[in-house]
Amino acid sequence: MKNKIALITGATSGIGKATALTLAKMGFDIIGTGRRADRLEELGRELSAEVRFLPLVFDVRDREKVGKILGNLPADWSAIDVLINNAGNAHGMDPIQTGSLDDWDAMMDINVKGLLYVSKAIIPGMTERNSGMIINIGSIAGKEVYPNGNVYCGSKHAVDAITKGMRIDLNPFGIKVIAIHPGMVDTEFSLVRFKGDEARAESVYKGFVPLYAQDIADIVEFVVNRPSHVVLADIVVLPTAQASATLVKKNLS
Ligand code: NDP
Ligand code: 8X3
Repeated sequence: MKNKIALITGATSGIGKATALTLAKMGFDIIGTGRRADRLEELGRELSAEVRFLPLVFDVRDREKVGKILGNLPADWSAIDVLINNAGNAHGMDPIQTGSLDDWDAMMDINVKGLLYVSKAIIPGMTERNSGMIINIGSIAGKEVYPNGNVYCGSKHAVDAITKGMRIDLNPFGIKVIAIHPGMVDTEFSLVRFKGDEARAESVYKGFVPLYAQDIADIVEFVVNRPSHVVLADIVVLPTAQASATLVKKNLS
């Protein structure tokens, strides 16, 4: 994959970081984005010196900044081959009657609108070149709805629908559009969802073997390595212990 460019949003932790490291090992030059500049610097130090790295610090909610930064990439970074829309999180886990408007705004603005802002900036280059691949990170929460998951599930159902729409509209251009929908992955996800409550976040992954960020990065590697006539359009990946969004075989003693 020499001289190919992958842009990964949310490359500062979890799935995005593992994916950036994996794609770099495959030879991709990497554009990594996120709000935490220090984490992007750290990622840069971990990446192989054989690939180029462009860290971009922005909040995907900031429509103008997203357009300005991604619409003015340096010439030798502008032809993105693979876009991975990964930035996102759950914020809170409350019943609909007591949920927080700020949490709802955050989830819709980041998981849905942020994905759209980034895609809007990158897709025209792909349609011009009649090539490219977009991988949207959805969730089992985009396939099922679970108690207190209401708005997060809504945001990921939107990602599922938008992915299908992208696949249809971009079909004439030969652009591959893929959704990966993971079940429970042990990242900083629950720490964010529970607003820094470490004990509560850790308890989510107790008593079973969850997925790890690298498991998702391995799937990205496989997806990206398919021949040009093959697209893995829609992938649901769960830990073996997980049968549905709510059913997890736990061994808690
Ligand atoms: P992490 O919390 O570890 O990573 C989230 C990433 O998203 C970080 O790099 C963060 O960067 C970035 N991000 C969050 N908000 C913003 C924002 N406003 N602007 C820019 N970047 C942002 O969680 P995961 O790796 O688990 O999550 C990655 C994706 O996977 C998300 O879309 C999530 O919904 C999805 N997912 C996660 C699952 C899980 O169980 N962990 C399961 C299914 C799907 P920074 O904070 O530096 O801005
Ligand atoms: C994250 C997985 O089950 O917490 O998308 O919603 S779950």
